[in-house]
Amino acid sequence: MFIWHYHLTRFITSAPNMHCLPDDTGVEVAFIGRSNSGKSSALNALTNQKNLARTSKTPGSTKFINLFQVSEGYRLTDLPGYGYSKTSHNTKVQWNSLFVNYLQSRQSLRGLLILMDIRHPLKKIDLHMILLAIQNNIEILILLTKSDKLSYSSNLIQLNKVRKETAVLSGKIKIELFSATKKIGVDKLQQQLNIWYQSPNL
Ligand SMILES: Nc1nc2c(ncn2[C@@H]2O[C@H](COP(=O)(O)OP(=O)(O)OP(=O)(O)O)[C@@H](O)[C@H]2O)c(=O)[nH]1
Ligand SMILES: [Mg+2]
Repeated sequence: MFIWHYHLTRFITSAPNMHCLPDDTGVEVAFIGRSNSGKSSALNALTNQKNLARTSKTPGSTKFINLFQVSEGYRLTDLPGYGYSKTSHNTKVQWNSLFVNYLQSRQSLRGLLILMDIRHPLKKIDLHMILLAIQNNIEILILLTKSDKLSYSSNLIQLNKVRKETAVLSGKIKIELFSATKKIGVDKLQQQLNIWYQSPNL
């Protein structure tokens, strides 16, 4: 079995749109989620690198599709966050069409990591993204981020709530607690990536 060394992940390129993405071969897994949900921080925690992906307190800091490679042909993408209230209507429409386009046409997209702040999970826009992924037969791992902000019991309550609300959907969805600061769930994230990387889309 091939072993992936996530700490060796390196930045490949920043793509302003779908046309600028690298060749659609190999296996790709994308981080998506509302602005400020912790996508870039999760990528840094996964790879054990402080500044691989740029993090920020200001929502909307990731503007382009940033691509990273774990090893040749095995990529991770950090997509711009959605749902930031101050973003103009036009930009929101553009982002939505970028996501839809990406989900529908990216052949190498094997799985989607949907990140949600554990204190505010399953907003309407998250459900919209989940349903889009299901429609396109893309497997999902939901990471409930910033779990260091809540107590053990509150985390479990939130986890069960999200489990229950997503159980009624027909897709292949897993859910895990995550914290980039406390490194909670990083092992589960690596396990899921290993599974996806070992079984590319045919
Ligand atoms: N306490 C805590 N804070 C976190 C965690 N993950 C991220 N943050 C903080 O949340 C803020 C947003 O994190 P980012 O990783 O930049 O979020 P993002 O989803 O990439 O944001 P955009 O690129 O704007 O969409 C930063 O201030 C992070 O330090 C976590 O696990 N625990
Ligand atoms: Mg980001």
